[in-house]
Amino acid sequence: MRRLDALQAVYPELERCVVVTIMGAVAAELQSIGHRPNFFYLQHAMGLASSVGLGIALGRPELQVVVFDGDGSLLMNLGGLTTLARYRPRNLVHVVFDNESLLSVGGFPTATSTGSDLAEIAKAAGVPHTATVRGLEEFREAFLAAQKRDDLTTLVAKTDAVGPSGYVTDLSLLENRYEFARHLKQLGRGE
Ligand SMILES: Cc1ncc(C[n+]2csc(CCOP(=O)(O)OP(=O)(O)O)c2C)c(N)n1
Repeated sequence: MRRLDALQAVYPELERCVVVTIMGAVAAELQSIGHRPNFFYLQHAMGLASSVGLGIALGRPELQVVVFDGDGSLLMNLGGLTTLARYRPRNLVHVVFDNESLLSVGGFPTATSTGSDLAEIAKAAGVPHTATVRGLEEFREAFLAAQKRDDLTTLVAKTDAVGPSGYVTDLSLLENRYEFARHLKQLGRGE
């Protein structure tokens, strides 16, 4: 499964969510499908996308939060899983695109390439719903089910280690940061 196809398969569902992604390939691919003001692409702070998502989910329980994480990013901050599980936000779907590689910085293999199982790690951390999916339809179904579940899910999607040729887009970090924050405020006013 290509991650771009996986993103495309759930893109319509993202309109009514708040979305936080890691930097690099995931952010560039989501933007290539179409940027929306409810999308925040966390730059630099590798491993903290789920933590940012957790903060939003806890602070704004009326919103549905989707985090698009990566295997390398998650492995850099495994404690993020225990914190997620501890606070168990019911309005957060945590998707980990596991391409077994640090694709955005050259494709070095990560520990999932030698058997580390992120869904099992999430389960052991206490995340109540976890799964690993490999096919596109399986991913879409699992994502939709997670959105309907009203409980915390970590969904590990095994994807090919392929991405866009470049990761720089014309949306700067600051522009995204202010637009996203304004959008969250507007949502609070029922707009
Ligand atoms: C603390 C820190 N270390 C290293 C980097 C450089 N870096 C940016 S993206 C990336 C790889 C991310 O890997 P993964 O989460 O698996 O996503 P992929 O690139 O495979 O989509 C790295 C190492 C960083 N941004 N921050």
